[in-house]
Amino acid sequence: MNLDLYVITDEALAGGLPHAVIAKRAVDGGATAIQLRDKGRSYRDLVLIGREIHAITRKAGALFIVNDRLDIAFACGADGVHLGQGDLRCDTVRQLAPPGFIIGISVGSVEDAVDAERAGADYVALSPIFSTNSKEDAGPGHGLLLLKKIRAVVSIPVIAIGGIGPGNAGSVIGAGADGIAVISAVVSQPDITAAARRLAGIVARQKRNPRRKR
Ligand code: TZP
Ligand code: MG
Repeated sequence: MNLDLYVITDEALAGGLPHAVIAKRAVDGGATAIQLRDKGRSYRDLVLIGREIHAITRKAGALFIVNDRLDIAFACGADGVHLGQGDLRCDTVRQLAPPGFIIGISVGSVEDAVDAERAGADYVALSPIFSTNSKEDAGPGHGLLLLKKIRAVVSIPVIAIGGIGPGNAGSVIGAGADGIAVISAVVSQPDITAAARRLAGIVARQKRNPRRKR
């Protein structure tokens, strides 16, 4: 499960570009995972969009995760679902999902992260690590210290989301994250592929740094 560069699609933040176009451009630049996130579109539309993204990610060898909605994840053959603290419980998803189905959970504390691992999550996402304008209710950033604490207590992959871009991505990986999840630093850029390539390069370089926590 390669979560190095996890790009979350957002049509509004991409100036109206369709989810599937965002996904294609991002994987072309080296995104290793794509999350379909859209709180507004109909169920029917999201399944069609999800099937397009499924084909794109398969071809690129990237993972495809659906935000919030297990029904949509199943209907479009996604690799997994990403759950917030108010979404379906991880154990409920495990009961319904086929073996190997990926469950990611957003966490905002060490306790959340420990609970998520105990409940059978495949990865946790510290959310938000830095402040962001891309999610209205994201709240203040938790910072690198909480990332280090979470890294120290769970053994599943830990990623971070919120306010990450080329200027701080290296510090997030350096603090022990297995990957970075981003919206605006990729999808709002004039050249999505180039922005993804740059971030993928930063992650790869920082992972080779021998002083990195882990
Ligand atoms: N969840 C926590 S912060 C966030 C989400 C979906 C938005 C991240 O967007 P950006 O532009 O990478 O800060
Ligand atoms: Mg959610």
